[in-house]
Amino acid sequence: MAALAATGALIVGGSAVAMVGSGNADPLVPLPVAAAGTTYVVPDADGALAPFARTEDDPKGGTFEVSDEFVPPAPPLGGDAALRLQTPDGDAKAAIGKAENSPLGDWITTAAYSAYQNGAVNEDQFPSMQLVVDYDPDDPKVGFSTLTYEPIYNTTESTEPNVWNRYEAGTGRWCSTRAIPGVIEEGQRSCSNDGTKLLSEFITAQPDIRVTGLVINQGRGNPGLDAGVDLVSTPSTTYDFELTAPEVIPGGGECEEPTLPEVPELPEVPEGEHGGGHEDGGQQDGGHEDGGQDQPEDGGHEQPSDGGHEQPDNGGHEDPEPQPEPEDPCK
Ligand SMILES: [Ca+2]
Ligand SMILES: [Ca+2]
Repeated sequence: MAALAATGALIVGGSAVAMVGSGNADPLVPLPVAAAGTTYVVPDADGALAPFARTEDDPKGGTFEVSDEFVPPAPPLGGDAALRLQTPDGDAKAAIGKAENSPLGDWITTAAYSAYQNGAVNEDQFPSMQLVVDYDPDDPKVGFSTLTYEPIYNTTESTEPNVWNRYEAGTGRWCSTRAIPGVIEEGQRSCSNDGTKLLSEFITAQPDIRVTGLVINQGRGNPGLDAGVDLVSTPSTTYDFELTAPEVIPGGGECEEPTLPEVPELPEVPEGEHGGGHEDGGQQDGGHEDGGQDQPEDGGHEQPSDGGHEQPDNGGHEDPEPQPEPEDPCK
């Protein structure tokens, strides 16, 4: 229980940190709500990052991994490592995603992530957060789009390299890959012609709009970008990318990493287990949608149910098992 309590304290702390600097959000935005907890995302033997899965069958050289090589290796309260995304050239794409199933409104107060970059050709480029949405959940043929939050389109946000920036995406401005009646006109797709909107504007235009997938995306159009992402906050949890699951520190406080609690079972069962189904964030982001900043999508067809493959690791394999016995963690 001590570990659980510590986890809760950590999250509250993380959210508190996150709120600093963005408390002056849109007046329509309700008061911030702390995320429910932390889910550690630890690579398995094959490098898979359940509950996330790669979204690109052909990433063209784009790679993702968990790394501790950034300096510092993670944002405050983000442990010892982070997700690392690399896109060597403008064609490369590095992205992971997972299914979600919640009203878009739930994301206003919660959606956030920390990002770092140290090698971009264009120094103001950072990974984006994407939400796959369906504004007409009752009609499988209508309503699909991908909303993209990218720091460069939120001009008050820091794009400083070599530091961890915290992006309160939920209160920021988002682009849409497709027209959405009442809020995004055809000519405003992919951030064009003032096509960056608050989430509240999407909801006003389409009150039923739901999030069906979450994608952390880099590219295309991000040549030479070597970037980190960590502490990805959603309505249900905050994802902390780590190389190994944190251990309980008996006694606490005396050891080197006293702030890392153990999570009894990790990561939590993803929401993809229920709902989600065909609207797999990762899949849909695939070939047709693009980050929003570079080339316009090839337009055209809805892909509400590409059927395709389920996220390969989404529940299949067991989570990294709890460490047997912390062997003298203070040593
Ligand atoms: Ca981390
Ligand atoms: Ca639909």
